[in-house]
This record gives sequence, C-alpha cells and structure tokens, in this order.
Amino acid sequence: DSSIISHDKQLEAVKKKLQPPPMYKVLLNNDDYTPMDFVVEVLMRFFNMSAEKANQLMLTVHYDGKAICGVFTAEVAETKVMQVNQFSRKHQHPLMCFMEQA
Ligand code: TYC
Repeated sequence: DSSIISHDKQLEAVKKKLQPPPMYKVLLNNDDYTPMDFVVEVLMRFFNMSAEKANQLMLTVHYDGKAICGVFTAEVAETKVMQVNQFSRKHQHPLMCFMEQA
C-alpha cells in the first residue's frame, strides 16, 4: 500500500544522502599576459595556499598549460570559478579559471 511506497521512497532518499556528492576539479589555464605575482595572489586569496605552494602551482600552470587548484563540491567549485574570473576581469587580466568533473 501507500505507506510501503512511502517507506521505499524514504529509503531511497537515505541511500542517496549516504552517497558522496559529485566532485569537481577547479583549474587555471596559462596565458601570456597575466603577471605571475597576480596568479600567486589569486591562489593565496581564493584557494588558501601558502606563498610557497601558490608559487609552485603558478609555475606548474606556466610550464604545463594548466593545473588543478583544488577539488570541491559543485556549489563551492562554481563559486571559486566565478570569484576568480570576476577578480581577474576587475584587474583587467585574461586569467581563466574553469571546472570539470573530477
Ligand atoms: N604565463 C604567465 C607569464 O609568463 C604567468 C601565468 C601563470 C599566467 C599561470 C596564467 O594561470 C597562469 N606572465
């Protein structure tokens, strides 16, 4: 009856909540114009990296073309991408941040 169907739906909802959420990589692309110091500042400001870690990751992007800054849930990843791209446009740099499913 309907109470059994209702319990079945509740069980599905519980099962779904026990599943880990889908995760997204947030990456930076290299470009020829954004100053290295600006990229380091972005990594420290939005990804909570130390100066040393930020400098290391900036150089990885510079030499490899792109690098992963972190892995986050969808909402957090979307917010990071928006904040980094807004901050870069505000300072008139072409730096590009994007996300892809991990
Ligand atoms: N290639 C840039 C330069 O030589 C530096 C840079 C590093 C730009 C990382 C973007 O995501 C980037 N000034």
